[in-house]
Amino acid sequence: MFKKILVANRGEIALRVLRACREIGVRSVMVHSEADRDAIYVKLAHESVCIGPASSAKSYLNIPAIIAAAEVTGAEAIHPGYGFLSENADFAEQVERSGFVFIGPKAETIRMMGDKVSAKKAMIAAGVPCVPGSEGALPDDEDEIIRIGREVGYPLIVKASGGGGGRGMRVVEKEEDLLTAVKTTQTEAAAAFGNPMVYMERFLQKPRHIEIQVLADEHGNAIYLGERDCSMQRRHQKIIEEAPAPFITAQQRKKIGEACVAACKRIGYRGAGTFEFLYENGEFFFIEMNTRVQVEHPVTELISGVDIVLEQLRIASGMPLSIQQKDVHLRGHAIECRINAEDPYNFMPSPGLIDYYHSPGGPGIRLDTHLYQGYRIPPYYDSLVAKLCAHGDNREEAAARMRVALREFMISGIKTNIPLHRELLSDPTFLKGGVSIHYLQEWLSKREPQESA
Ligand code: MV4
Repeated sequence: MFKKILVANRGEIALRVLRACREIGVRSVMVHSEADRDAIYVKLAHESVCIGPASSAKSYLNIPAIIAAAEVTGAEAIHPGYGFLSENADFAEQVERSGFVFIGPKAETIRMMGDKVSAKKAMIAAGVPCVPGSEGALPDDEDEIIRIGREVGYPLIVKASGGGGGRGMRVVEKEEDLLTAVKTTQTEAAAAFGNPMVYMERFLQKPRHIEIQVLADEHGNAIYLGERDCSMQRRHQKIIEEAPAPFITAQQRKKIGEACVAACKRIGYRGAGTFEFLYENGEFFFIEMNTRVQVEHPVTELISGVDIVLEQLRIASGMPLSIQQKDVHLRGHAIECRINAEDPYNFMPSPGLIDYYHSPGGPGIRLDTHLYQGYRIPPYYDSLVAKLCAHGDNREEAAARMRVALREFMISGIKTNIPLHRELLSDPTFLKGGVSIHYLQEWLSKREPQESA
């Protein structure tokens, strides 16, 4: 195991990685921006290095500054967390070329999955079910594009190969709109991602977003830790996640999980990873793979008892996975509410000083946050400030515990979306389970208009 690692991230995930390090006696170096000097995780780390001003581009995305910090502190490996540089293949490559271990997959794997056309080709070859669509990128020939569109059928969706996570896509209802949609998406993709390639898929109208968590080591071992349902989202930002996904049977879980594990083995995957699927009418369709630890990993940890971040550290240091598939037993149900520093009605960010803070607790409650009373949330970064998770023997118990915790949780001085979560955890449709990716946006559009406080 490493003696010392550098954490190239901030907020709750920085704290999460530090906790894993402390637990196993790994020393930690925290890099931070000028705006994050007073953060609790900076104090909790063994060492810290300020790598630049508040602007992410000059700090958390500043590759030479991060590598220099690893050099001067003698860290052996770099944990990128999520966001920022976590899925940047060039960063992974430069980290390794500078003689450090990147805690994640090989750069070539990140690159393959970052290109959605090559990711999909790899999944088709590995036997993972994908959304029916074009075989790879669309050609230039217009007649050929029209022909492929007829084959796929309408409505269809045109997606940028360099996109992902909801960026660079366009739904096409009818053939006469196809060529314009393809051209516009290509132009936008070239500007946004430096890659004009687009592909086509059948548009699934009312799917759920279900993803499979995997872990794979360098010794050819790979396991799946079941699935998460992340359908409760607004503008491609997940709000509530849960595990397991409601109404998914053990047989379905085994079949899709084993397909993901087979794909990991085939592509030589290493580290923690997530296979994202759309799920509709009992079928799974692969859309993208995430090559990082995800925000919502705690719900999987709660039902599996596996420490995903610890496994990331083990894998990166060359150790085998600490468990085999036969040791994975999923227990109960877990729900995560993402607590954002934002107006709960209009979603405007609400940074500032926390003048009163009381955190929830009790049976089955887990809170991942870097917040404390007196902390000032800086205005420069993502508004996610806490992840409140509830675990129970079943979904009803997890939801009941979440309601209790949301009642206890008090953060004042700033606005948070805790009032939104309190409403959602009492919504009969959400409580039935299995809502589609469109549910939250429809619910919000019908929500009683409120004066924002
Ligand atoms: C789709 C789709 C319907 N059909 N692909 C959006 C994020 C990106 N990961 C893929 N996305 C979608 N791809 C096909 N063939 C609908 C979405 C989509 C979506 C997916 C997951 C979670 C939320 C979403 C919200 C709107 C659209």
